[in-house]
Amino acid sequence: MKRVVSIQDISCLGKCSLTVALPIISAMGVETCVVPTAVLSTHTGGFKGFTFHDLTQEVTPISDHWKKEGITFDAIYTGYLGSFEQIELVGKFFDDFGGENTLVYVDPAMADHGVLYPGFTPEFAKEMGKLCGKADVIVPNITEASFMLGVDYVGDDYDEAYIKKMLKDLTGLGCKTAVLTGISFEEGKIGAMAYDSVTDTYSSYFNEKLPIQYHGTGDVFASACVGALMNGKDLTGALKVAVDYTLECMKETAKDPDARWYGVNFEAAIPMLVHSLGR
Ligand code: PXL
Repeated sequence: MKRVVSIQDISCLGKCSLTVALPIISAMGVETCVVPTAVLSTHTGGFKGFTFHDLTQEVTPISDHWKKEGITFDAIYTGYLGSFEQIELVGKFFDDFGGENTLVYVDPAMADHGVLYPGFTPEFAKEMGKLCGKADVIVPNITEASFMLGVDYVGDDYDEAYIKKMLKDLTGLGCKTAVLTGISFEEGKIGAMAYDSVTDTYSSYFNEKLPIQYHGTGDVFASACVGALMNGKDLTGALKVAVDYTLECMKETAKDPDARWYGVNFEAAIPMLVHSLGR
């Protein structure tokens, strides 16, 4: 059985970060350990007055204990991180637990639709870019990629050549493979495109684009993609699993009259996800 550790916050309500990564990766048959970097009452994407309790001080004691126990991981998956110090500690965690047999997978979750999430600065995005440089695979959206590369956000005004260059530039940060999420080259289609700098090859996968957007789809995509990689899928296969599952979650959300605005109905789509692995 593969073992992943996910390092990000736990938003107690709101369907993102650890409350998405844990159930999704576990449902894919992969042990999922966690390092919660902060506890929030909700995510920051639309709620007012959320609580925030920083857990930075816990990261080193947790990893020291695991080192003593001789624990190893097949993947380290990081998401939303709340401070420069956390980025630094996560970099140390990569040094301690990374290696040839460990996939270092970074989702620089910090921005969307051209803007940084509350509390983040362009300097923080640059620092996140350095953490991405230590990864095997990164999965930013175009907004996050633009901030990390220090280029203007172009909105929907891009073509394939632009995305290919952006992907190559992202691997220039130091990671082996860059994936860009939320890419659309034709009306009614959306998906992900990747560049593997080791083999100098691009891959992509697209499916239906719904005329609606939901919070939390980036975390759903990132979790399903790393889970698929742990199930032995190659990168293109993992993109397919993750894009199809994200779409299914959105469809489930759209048809649910009780669906909340703050996240997708990823639970209802879990049987489809497991099925898509051929399990
Ligand atoms: O979905 C990414 C995410 C994770 N954690 C927190 C967030 C967000 C996005 O808004 O606010 C706390």
